[in-house]
Amino acid sequence: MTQSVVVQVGQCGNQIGCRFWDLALREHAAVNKKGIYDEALSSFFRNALLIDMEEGVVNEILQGPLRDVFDSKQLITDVSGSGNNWAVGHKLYGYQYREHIVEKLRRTAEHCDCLQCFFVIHSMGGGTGSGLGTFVLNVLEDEFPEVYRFVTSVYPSGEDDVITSPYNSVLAMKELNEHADCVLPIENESLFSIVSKIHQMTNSGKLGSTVKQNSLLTSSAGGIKTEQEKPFDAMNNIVANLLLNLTSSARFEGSLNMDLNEISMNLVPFPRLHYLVSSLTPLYTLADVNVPSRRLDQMFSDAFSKDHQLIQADPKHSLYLACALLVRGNVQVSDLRRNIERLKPSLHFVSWNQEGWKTGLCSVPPVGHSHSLLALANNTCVKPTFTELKDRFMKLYKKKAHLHHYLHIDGMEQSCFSEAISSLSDLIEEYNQLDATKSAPRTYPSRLKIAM
Ligand SMILES: Nc1nc2c(ncn2[C@@H]2O[C@H](COP(=O)(O)OP(=O)(O)OP(=O)(O)O)[C@@H](O)[C@H]2O)c(=O)[nH]1
Ligand SMILES: [Mg+2]
Repeated sequence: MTQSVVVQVGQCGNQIGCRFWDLALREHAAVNKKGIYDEALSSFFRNALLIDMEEGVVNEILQGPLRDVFDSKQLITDVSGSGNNWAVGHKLYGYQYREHIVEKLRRTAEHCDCLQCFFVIHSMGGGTGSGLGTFVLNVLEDEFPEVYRFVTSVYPSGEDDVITSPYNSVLAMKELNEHADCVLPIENESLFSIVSKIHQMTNSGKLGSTVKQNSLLTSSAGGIKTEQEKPFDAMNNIVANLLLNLTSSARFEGSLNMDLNEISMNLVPFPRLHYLVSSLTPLYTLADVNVPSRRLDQMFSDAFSKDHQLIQADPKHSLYLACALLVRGNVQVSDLRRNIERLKPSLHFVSWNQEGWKTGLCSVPPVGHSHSLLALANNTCVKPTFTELKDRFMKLYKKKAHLHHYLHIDGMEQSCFSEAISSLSDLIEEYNQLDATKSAPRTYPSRLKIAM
């Protein structure tokens, strides 16, 4: 079996990482009745690195129920944080901790017989995750050029409380453009609206009582976490489920499993266009089901709907370069084919890749479900997220607001800002060019009009 290493950086990265480990334990406990640490998982667990430039979140992890999972050799912390400043994370702490990071990464990699992928988890809005997280990405490329780099990046919402988040995000995006193999962008706004929707459904009288609690995409039920739910937990559980699905083929045996390298190979036709829009379905499962095949088809339909996407995007009305469907549980290849054929007419694929589908099947479903689906779309619908980010950046940058906080850090120059925004603009332009090739909406011959 191949192994992956999870590198969780900053507050958001570590909080999501912990939800992932907790739910992964729950999942393996459900499958392996003998104990929660089966072989696949314990090799995964030796393979994490927790980095934060303040101690709070990581210390809490060490004192919480996951304390037996990680040991101090897997941690890198400092005390003061990066103060929501990309330059502090990337330039200051990056150079200060480089050797330390390399040493811990090498040690972690030594535990793997076949290291296939690094999963970096971070947010784009703060200083540590965006700055040091993308510094780690550079280090990974230098030290382990042959190992894939998948990045889960949480993008700030327009109402984010970090005022400098557009700077941090744009500076980080240049690094993602250049050094990641695949990026899974997630927007907090979307996570929030999925949480609200699930909350509404489960609290709506009749339906609420029949929902399996441990099947909610937002739920920690059955995990080892015992303390009170924290503000981001429900949102982070959604991202944890995404990572569970993505890594399921590395954690469970199966003949139709999709390898991570196949995702990058098949879904990324051009090096910089490696942003994959993800959606997860179902959001929950009902306890009594009489029409399973209808439910199954609904799961596929939902994966393409706007309100299941983990960013604010509408893939159906944009252009696909490729699409992967990663299914778990009791689903047949024929179900997959049937649903692809059913959905195809409503989707636009680039002319040179009309059959750009990649499918994977892992027979072990997530806890509480009989089946689940993760759709990964390389689709131009990711563009509005980037143009909005660019607009927010330009609003501050035109006034040179807050720049002095960045420019006094060694190695940080104004050119870093201009290069970062032009990297983002170039990326947007690449998506524009693709969109321009999208054929006009299909027109059907108008009906004959009856002459009066
Ligand atoms: N989804 C989610 N978003 C989070 C979480 N924690 C923080 N954020 C978001 O992440 C951004 C702030 O980044 P943090 O991860 O807190 O910052 P950091 O990487 O620790 O960097 P510094 O604190 O500046 O050193 C904001 O957009 C927050 O809304 C979390 O647990 N889950
Ligand atoms: Mg922090």
